[in-house]
Amino acid sequence: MSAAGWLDCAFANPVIPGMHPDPSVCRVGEDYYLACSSFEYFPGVPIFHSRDLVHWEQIGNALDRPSQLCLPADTPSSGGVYAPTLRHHDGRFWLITTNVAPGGGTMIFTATDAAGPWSEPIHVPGVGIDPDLVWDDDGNCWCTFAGIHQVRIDPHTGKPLEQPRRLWSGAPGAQAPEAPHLYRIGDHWYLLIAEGGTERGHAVSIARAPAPDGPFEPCPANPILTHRGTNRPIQNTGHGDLVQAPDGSWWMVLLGVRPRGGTPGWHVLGRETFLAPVAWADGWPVVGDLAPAMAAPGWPPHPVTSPSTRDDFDAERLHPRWVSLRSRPDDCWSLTDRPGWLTLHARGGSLDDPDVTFVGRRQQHLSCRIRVLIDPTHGSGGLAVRLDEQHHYEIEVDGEEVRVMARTGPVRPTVGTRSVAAGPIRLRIDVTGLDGWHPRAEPDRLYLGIEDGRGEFDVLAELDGRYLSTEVAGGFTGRVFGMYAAAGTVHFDWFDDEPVV
Ligand code: 6LW
Repeated sequence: MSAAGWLDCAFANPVIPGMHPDPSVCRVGEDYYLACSSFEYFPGVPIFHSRDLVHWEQIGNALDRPSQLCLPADTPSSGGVYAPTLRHHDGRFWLITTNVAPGGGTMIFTATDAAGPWSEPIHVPGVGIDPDLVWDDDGNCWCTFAGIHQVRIDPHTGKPLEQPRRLWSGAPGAQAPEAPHLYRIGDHWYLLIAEGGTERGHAVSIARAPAPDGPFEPCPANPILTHRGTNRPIQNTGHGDLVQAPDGSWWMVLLGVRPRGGTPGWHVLGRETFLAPVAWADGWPVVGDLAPAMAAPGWPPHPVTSPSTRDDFDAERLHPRWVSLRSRPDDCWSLTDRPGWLTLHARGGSLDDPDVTFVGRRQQHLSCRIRVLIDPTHGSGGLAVRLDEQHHYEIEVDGEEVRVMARTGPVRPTVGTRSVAAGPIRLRIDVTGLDGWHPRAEPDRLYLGIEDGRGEFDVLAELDGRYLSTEVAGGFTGRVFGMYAAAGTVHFDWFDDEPVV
C-alpha cells in the first residue's frame, strides 16, 4: 500500500489489537517484521510478520527460552520486558530490549530468521530502557535510550565504547522523553522520540542533525503526533517507529489505547499497535490520520485482524500467542500427557500468586466470547480474565462446585456458585463493550458462567469491566484470558476466542 493510495483503501486501526505496545518495525525486501513489549509474560517479545503493514501474523517470540528471559517470582506485574527495537543489518535481525526485573538489564539478541531461533543475550551494561540501535556508514553502532541518552557500543560484545551522553530531550519541561529511534534519511539523522508520558499526554516529536550524535534541531511543528485534549476514540498515541515501503511511501507504527465509558475513560485491552501514513514537507515528517475508520459507520474502529480462533491443542507445539506468567516450567504443562488436550499441573494456588500455572492469550476484541472445555477430575482450575495479581475475575471448577471469584484490589469475594455433575464442563466468559455515555458509565460488562452442550449460557455473575482496566489497576498491561490450574491436574480440550461484532 502507498501513502498516496491510503485514502482510497482506508484500513481499520488498530492493526495489532490487544496488549501489543511499544511497536518497533523493520522491512527486509517485501517483508515487514514487528516486535512489542511483553512485561511479566513468558515467552517474551512477540514477533509479527506482514506484507502490507495492515495484516500481521505472529510468527514467534524472540525470548522463548529461560536462558534468554529470566523473570523471577518477585517480578511485579508491568515489570519484565520493555520496549524493544527491531532492525535488520548486515544480513541479520538485531533486537535490543530491557528486562527491568532483578538481574535483567538491557540485552541484544540476533537471528537470521525473525521467527527464530534467536541468540543468547548479549548484555549491554549502562544502557537504560527503550534502547535503539543504528549503524552509520563507517560501521559505528549507536545505541540511544530513554532520557534521551546515547552511547557508541560494540554490538557483538555489548561493550560501551564511550561514556553515555545526553542527546536531545524534546520539549523543555515535558515529562518522560523516551522511546528514541534514530534514522539516517537523506542528508539528515532524524531522532524520533515519545514525550509527555504514556498516558493521555503522550506525543511523538522529532529532531534532526547532520550526524548521529547531533547537534539536534527540533522540528518546528513538534509534536508531530498527539491526540491529547481531543475527543478522538484513540488516545495516548505515542512511541512511534518509522518504516519506508518498497514504493517509497513512509509509515509510522505506534501505540494507542481505546478508552470507553464515562470519565476518565477506561481502556481494558492495554496499549495496542496502530498504523499511520507519513508524508514529508520541508524535510520533516507529517503524520496522517490514524483513525480512518472513524469516518465509517460502526465506531469504534474494528481491527481487520479479528479471526475467530479455536485452539484444539492437537498440534505438537503451542501457538506463539500463548503466554504464561513469568515462566513456563516444563513440568507444569504438557500437550502429550493427554494427547489432544492441554494439561496443566498446579504450582501456585491462585491468580493472586505470581507463579500460578497459567496459559493465556491477550484480549483482542472489545466484545468477545471466550469458552473452554475443562476436565477437572484430578484437580481444580478454570478460566480467568486478568489484569494483574490484584485485578482478575475467574470461573473455577472444583469437584462438583463451580464458583466465580472477582479480585479487585484487596477484596476477593465469591460472587456466584453452582453445583454441577462431576466431569468435563464448559466454562464461558462473555465481554460486551458498551457504547452508552454518562459520567460514570462502565467501559464494558463481563458475564461469567457455564454452558451446556446446546450452547445455553448459565450466567453465574455479571461484572463491571472497569475494575479490569489500566485506569483502575495501573501499569502498562492489558487484559489476558487464561486457563489455569489451582490444585492437582486439569486438562483443557479446546479454547475458543470469538469476536462479537
Ligand atoms: C516503555 C516506555 C513506554 O518503556 O512505556 O509508552 C514503557 N512508552 O517507552 C513500557 O511499555
